[in-house]
Amino acid sequence: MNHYLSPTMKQLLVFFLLLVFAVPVSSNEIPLVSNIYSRNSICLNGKWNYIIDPLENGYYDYRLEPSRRGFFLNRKAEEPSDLVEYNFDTSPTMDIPSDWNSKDPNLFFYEGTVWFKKDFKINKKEGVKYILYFGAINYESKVYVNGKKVGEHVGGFTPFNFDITDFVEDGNNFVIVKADNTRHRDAVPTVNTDWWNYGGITRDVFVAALPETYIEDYLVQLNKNNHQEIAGMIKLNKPVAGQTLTLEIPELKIKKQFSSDANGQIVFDIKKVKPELWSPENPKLYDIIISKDDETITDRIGFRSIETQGKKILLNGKHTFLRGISIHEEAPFRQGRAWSREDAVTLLGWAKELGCNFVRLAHYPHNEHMVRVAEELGLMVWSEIPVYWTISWENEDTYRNAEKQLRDMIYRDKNRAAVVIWSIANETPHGSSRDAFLSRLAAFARSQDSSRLISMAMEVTFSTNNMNRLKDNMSEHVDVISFNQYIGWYRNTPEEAANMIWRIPYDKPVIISEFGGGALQGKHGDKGERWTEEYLEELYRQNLSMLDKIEGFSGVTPWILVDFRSSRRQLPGIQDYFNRKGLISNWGIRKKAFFVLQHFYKKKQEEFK
Ligand code: GCB
Repeated sequence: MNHYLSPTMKQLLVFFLLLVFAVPVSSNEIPLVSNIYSRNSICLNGKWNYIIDPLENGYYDYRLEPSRRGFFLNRKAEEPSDLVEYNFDTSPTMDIPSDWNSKDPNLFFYEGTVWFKKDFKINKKEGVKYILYFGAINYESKVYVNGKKVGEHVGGFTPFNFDITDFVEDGNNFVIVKADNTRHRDAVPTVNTDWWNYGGITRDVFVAALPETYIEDYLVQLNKNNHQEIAGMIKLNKPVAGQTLTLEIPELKIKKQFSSDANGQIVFDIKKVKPELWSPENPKLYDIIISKDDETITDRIGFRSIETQGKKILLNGKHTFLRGISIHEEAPFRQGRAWSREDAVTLLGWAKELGCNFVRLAHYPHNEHMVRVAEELGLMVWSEIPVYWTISWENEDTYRNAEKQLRDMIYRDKNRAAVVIWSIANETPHGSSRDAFLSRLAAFARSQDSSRLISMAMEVTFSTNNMNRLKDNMSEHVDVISFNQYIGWYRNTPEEAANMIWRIPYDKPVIISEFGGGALQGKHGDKGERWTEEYLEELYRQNLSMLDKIEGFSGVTPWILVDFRSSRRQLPGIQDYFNRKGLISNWGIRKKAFFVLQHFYKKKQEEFK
């Protein structure tokens, strides 16, 4: 190993070690198997039987002796006289991944517990580890294999996995999941959000079959201070020394062998390479092969740098304007949670059509396909955790929960060149306990990743007449100042935007992380009439020309690409439980404002050529 690391290399090393050792995982959860899509695995997507359990009867059937209680046992009546009051096999099935709200009309507004069961076969072999992996379950889950509990997880948008080697048998097995999307005051997010609380097993499920000693994690990254250096680490799941690990990047003619240290890891730093850099104009990805004698992992990785200089954002050293759009993880056309590669291709294809080079994946980590497809299409990504509105700032458990979601988001996507900003919060009311909570989170994000920018969506707190000032103690903790503002919708008229003056008193780039208004696609009228496409069109025109005058204006992610379900949007005939601020309707039809933004982005693209 190189003992003469430059300061940046040392920082990187500290980052790796933090990543490796400062990982507090809940008792049965094991560190995430990186890049599940390249592992030897069986996919458990498909039909799962389910039982709706609003009264938590699955645990508390007190008439039974404790050893026979619990749906997770999957008991069957063995004698005609046996009393068993549930049966997974005769219960309905649901396609997984999905959200139950859009799959079963009885569950449209449902919040509570649903039990799921899936049978699977394993050809169990000695010396193989079986890892059960969930892309996400919203919000709380308890997982059982063959009637025994393997673990639990909290947080609706991050992946987790359990080692089930000792739970599975050769031949038939079953997994039962108790998923519960009940909202809690102290949870992350808390009880009040402007999106649908979709419940269920919402992302891909796998059982990976891995060698006893397997490659758990890796990082392959450009040195941001030297574009001719690729640095990173590879880590085994065990502290095995002397294991040969190979890293190949064929297109760059790199093939290096390393030997793991006593911690079961290697840290590398490859000099004098000249990778073509990843950018929206040239989203170049390299095939990467990481292997050892009994295992091969492939990935596609891009190399780029992202930094700020005064009020500018520099991508690969070049001043860049982020032509963005905010997106919820909401499936176009069929309504419900998006989860597949196809969903990602549709949503991000629309972002490309708008002329975007950037997307804000709001307000929680989206599924891995979204980030990977964004990377392939040349879209930079803002990725966020659901620290949204009024979190329980003084509750240490709430902090821990938020920190874990932040860590898991960074851990999963650290190899994605597309991700340029980690966002730690959205629209949080000012106060000292909020500042303490968020500054701790920002410092934590930096300890996990020093190669990307940190931001959060702030709010304008000071405005008199036409003067708008941003004053937020969190400004010193972020790299990019971002804020949401709704002139023309929640404040003032669209026309009044013309007279607005903005003062952002920080020497940092400024992104407007939200602006927008509601329009029902197909409703036409005067530009002064709410909910018409013409109103929204005017609002976009006025806002864009206002924002363009802000000093340090470095990007914008209007709210939002597509109309999305929200139970707080109740106006009959207009909203019908949809937030109508989309530039595209939930049926995929572009509203007039879409073309205003498209035009603006053409202009910006020219300006920043
Ligand atoms: C906001 C929130 C976003 C809402 C939006 C709205 O400021 O950040 O989650 O959906 O406003 O439509 O009001």
